[in-house]
Amino acid sequence: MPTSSSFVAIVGRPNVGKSSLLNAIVGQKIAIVSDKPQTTRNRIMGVHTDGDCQLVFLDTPGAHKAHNRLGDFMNDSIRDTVSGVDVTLLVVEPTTKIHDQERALLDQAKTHHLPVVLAINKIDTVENKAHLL
Ligand SMILES: Nc1nc2c(ncn2[C@@H]2O[C@H](COP(=O)(O)OP(=O)(O)OP(=O)(O)O)[C@@H](O)[C@H]2O)c(=O)[nH]1
Ligand SMILES: [Mg+2]
Repeated sequence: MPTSSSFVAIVGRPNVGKSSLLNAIVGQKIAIVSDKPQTTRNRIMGVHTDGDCQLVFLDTPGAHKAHNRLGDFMNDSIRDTVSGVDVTLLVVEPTTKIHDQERALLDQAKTHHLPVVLAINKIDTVENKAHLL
């Protein structure tokens, strides 16, 4: 039986690959993945157990500028999730730009004194891996 467990929120802009990462970690397709942004509309949980350590990953909708009540609901669900976890996993694409939504996610993590782990996804799209640094 695991003796320790931590909750990890997977956050980031729409379409960066948050659900793909959750599926890869859990080893099963539990979250819908598509090339359409804003595929994930609610929270999806996946558990990864390694020896006596258990990590509970919470997939979240993509953080975006809301234009309707569904968008507000999705952004609210990100805020709710972040307020209840131990760690934030910020997934980004390998670009040089830091988007407003990413800054807002970092601010939320700071508000709750959470450690943030940066996951740079889609590195297969970068030919020269040295550029990732
Ligand atoms: N090239 C490439 N594509 C990827 C990678 N990971 C995910 N994708 C693709 O990116 C698209 C979005 O993936 P999702 O996992 O649905 O992204 P998401 O962040 O959960 O999206 P939302 O739920 O809409 O916020 C899909 O077409 C995936 O196949 C990767 O490492 N490399
Ligand atoms: Mg998703």
